[in-house]
Amino acid sequence: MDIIDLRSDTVTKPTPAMRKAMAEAEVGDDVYGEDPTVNRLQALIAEKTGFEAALFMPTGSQSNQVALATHAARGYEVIAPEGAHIYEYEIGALCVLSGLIPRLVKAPYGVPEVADVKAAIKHSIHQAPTGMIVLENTHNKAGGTIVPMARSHEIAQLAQDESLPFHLDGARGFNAAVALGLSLSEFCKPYDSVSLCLSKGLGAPVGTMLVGSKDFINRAHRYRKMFGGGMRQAGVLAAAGIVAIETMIDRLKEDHERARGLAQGLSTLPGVSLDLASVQTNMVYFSVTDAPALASRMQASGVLCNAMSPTSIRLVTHHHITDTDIDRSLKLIEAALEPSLSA
Ligand code: TLP
Repeated sequence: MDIIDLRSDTVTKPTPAMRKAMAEAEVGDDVYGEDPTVNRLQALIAEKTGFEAALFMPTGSQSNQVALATHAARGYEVIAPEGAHIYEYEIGALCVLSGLIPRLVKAPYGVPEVADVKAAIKHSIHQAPTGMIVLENTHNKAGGTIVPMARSHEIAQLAQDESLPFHLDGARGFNAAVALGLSLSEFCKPYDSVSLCLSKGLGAPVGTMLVGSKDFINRAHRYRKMFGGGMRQAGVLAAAGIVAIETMIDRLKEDHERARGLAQGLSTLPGVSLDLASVQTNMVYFSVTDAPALASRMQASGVLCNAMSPTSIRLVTHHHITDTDIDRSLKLIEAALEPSLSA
């Protein structure tokens, strides 16, 4: 049985060009800053995003956590949109590793109101002070939704007025930039630091880039080592990252089109509730009465997904998923839905 794996774009395997580049990569000890391929990758992404410097991180979670530790001191609050990955899916690391306190603000489709962010900023002697502001673009838990640039710039202005660092969890920032039709530098402009994953839609096996000013990256370097992310001959991984950036960004729009087709098909199925407005990039969330039961029936028929709550299922398109896979998934999901309808 051919498996259609829609659990995440993290399941993507390196392309033949990536494997070739990995096999041939020139390497050195990156803890000494001597890996030429890592250095080339860092220079490439810094140049493309318009930042002074970049750091190759093992994972998106570590990249975010290093950014938080670098920007904000212990005992401070981090303002983030509800559902933010740094809060929901990083196992409390911001509290455990950096002594930070999350302050979540309402964020329909992952987009907070500026007034709500402003109201969350603390100045009182009786309260933990605000240390920084974080956005997530695309916003995973909201459905892979896009934060419009105008809102990012407004929040950036607020952050500047309040002298607060502004970080973007851009794990899927490449998807957002492609969907917005923006260059990476335009997309990254509002932020003091951005974390961009290579190991999701771009298909690299490992790696996330953290970008920011030279001073920020120098300080982040220490935290990367402290958090166990000082890698040695990491050039074998960085080589795949270079290929990912050079060849895999523009094609993300195909994943977005397939997600839309999948969502449109699903929205017509009985027993499925789906907000088409939330389908803006490569994710499709839909609700059913019993998500774990449907997920296991789907799995038995060869379609892998993630049940994100008792009633919600997430499907993610990526470069291994073809138009035929979308058509087949729709048929298999329709068949898997039927038992819950008759239950
Ligand atoms: N997200 C994973 C799971 O953890 C949910 C996924 O399959 O979507 N920021 C965002 C917005 C993310 O979605 C993820 C991964 C990360 C950070 C963390 O990246 P990694 O997995 O490299 O630590």
